[in-house]
Amino acid sequence: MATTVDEAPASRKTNRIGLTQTDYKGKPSTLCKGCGHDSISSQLVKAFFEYGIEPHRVAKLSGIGCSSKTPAYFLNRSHGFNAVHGRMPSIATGCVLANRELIAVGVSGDGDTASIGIGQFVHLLRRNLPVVYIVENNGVYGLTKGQFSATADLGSKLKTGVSNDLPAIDLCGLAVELGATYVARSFAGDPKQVVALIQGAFGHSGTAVLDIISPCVTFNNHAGSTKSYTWGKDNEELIHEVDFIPHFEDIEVEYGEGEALSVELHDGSHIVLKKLERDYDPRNRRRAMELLAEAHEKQQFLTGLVYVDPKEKTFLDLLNLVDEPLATLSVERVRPPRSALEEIMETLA
Ligand SMILES: Cc1ncc(C[n+]2csc(CCOP(=O)(O)OP(=O)(O)O)c2C)c(N)n1
Ligand code: SF4
Repeated sequence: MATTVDEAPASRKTNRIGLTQTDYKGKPSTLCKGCGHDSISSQLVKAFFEYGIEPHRVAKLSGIGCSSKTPAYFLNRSHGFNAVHGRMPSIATGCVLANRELIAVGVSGDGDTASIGIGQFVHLLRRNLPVVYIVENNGVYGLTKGQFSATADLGSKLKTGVSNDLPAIDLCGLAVELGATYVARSFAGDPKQVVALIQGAFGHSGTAVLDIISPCVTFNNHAGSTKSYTWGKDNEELIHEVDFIPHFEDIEVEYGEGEALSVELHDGSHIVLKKLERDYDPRNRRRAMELLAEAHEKQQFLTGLVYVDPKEKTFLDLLNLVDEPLATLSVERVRPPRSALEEIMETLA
């Protein structure tokens, strides 16, 4: 039976642009009840609402899979493009090149990204394309009945008892190595952290990759799986506590010396990382790689902001695009004048 993404009574509370949370919802979900992807859709609705983003400025992009269906379940007043399997990065590239004022939000699965789509994904990363790229990672191909994907952990078991004998691709490691400039790992069962990390991604200007472990309750939520709710709850270890302070709120937060690290993002918002067990600075790329390698060796499920570089140039900066969206430039401004063509012809004569 269809479930709605958020069944709480609609609140009339409005955000800074006068919209209610209901204005950010989508159609009722058709996913299995309890699927981690629905929880992430709810967190997206909350994150957009609290940030006060105008829905018509958003382009929702996806590939194929249960995860890739989810853009239908939030922001029903936004633009959307459901691409073929694993090809969302091409669509995202075209979208932000054509209209740099759109906020591109891609939602994909671990199969869509790490299996069939890996070739496209790596080029999106190395271009630092301005896109919020969410991977709803359940370790299986949910839509096609639960085969292992390329992020399934070595030794994890299917319900049938079949064991995965291939090593997992670490999407955060890949993202940091290849050039993404905001990289985070989270868990669908930790909504507060998911919202803060999504909002931080909105405030960032380059590629923001959020690898969110999102249990598939139908095919990968049993004992022996390392992508189940129980495994996630028992093993999640926070790198730090994550808070987000948007640019339009002038909140002074008092922290003791060395207690928290506040990173200013592109739009003037701050992501505040409150220290827990470890002393970790996500602005250090080499340290981020070490952290992920350590987590892999010790089989730890670390969540939080792994890496951020708010200053690196994006693909649009590198191409030196005009500030105005290409899609709205007039023909007169796009078409070279006859004299320019004649000059070119002369150089070829
Ligand atoms: C070219 C192509 N190959 C295979 C498929 C079949 N197929 C549909 S969804 C899917 C995997 C989806 O897995 P994932 O991206 O992890 O999403 P989930 O359903 O787990 O959320 C596959 C293999 C397809 N639709 N197109
Ligand atoms: S099959 Fe798995 S991933 Fe797909 S909707 Fe059901 S629980 Fe979610």
